[in-house]
Amino acid sequence: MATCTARTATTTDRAPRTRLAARRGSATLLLVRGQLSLLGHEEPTFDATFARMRRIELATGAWVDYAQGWLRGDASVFEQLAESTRWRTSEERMYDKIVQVPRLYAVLPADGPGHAVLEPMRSALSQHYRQEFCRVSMALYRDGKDSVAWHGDRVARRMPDALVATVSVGGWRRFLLRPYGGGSSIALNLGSGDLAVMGGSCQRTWQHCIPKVAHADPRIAIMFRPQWEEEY
Ligand SMILES: O=C(O)CCC(=O)C(=O)O
Repeated sequence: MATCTARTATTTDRAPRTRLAARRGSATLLLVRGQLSLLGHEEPTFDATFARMRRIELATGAWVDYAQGWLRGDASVFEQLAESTRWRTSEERMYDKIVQVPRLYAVLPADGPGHAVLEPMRSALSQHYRQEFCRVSMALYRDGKDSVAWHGDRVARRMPDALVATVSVGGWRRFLLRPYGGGSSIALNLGSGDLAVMGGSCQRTWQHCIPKVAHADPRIAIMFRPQWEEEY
């Protein structure tokens, strides 16, 4: 079993966020503070029993587990991650071109302290799925122009089965899944605090994306992945 490097932060709830402004084209974030809103700023907790998790069976051995509102106190998690992370741009190959991915990205612990709730979440997910979720990364969608195109995870799409768990904090976004090679898509509206876990053959036989939308509040996807073997 791979050794985990996820790091436990010791910081507590911080001042409330009212608006996140992100300068497009650079990794600079500016948090504008204002009116106090207590909503969502309670101490973060999550449902370690996974009691409200529902499985959506997809064709060809793929599935998605979905738990709405799995993480409570999500506003302070968003705020702390947005503020304390060294967000960076990333590039990917699209056919014969290298293009900038329209969102910011970070890997923990290299790019920031994370949040104290991440390690217990990681550990609960590992216990529940009986697989060590060693790698924690995050994607920041600054607004509706940020997105991620249809894909299956690069290494996992060569594996028979793979798990990818994502906890969303911040604004709502549509998360679409479609069979690899075409077919009608299914949509999940991922809200702040929701947990979605792709499993089975999902990375190999299905593709997923976060499409662009006209308006969206900033959203952070906190992604937990096992250490996938080099052989794939
Ligand atoms: O933002 C999400 O929920 C999905 C992100 C994703 O699919 C990825 O980074 O591979």
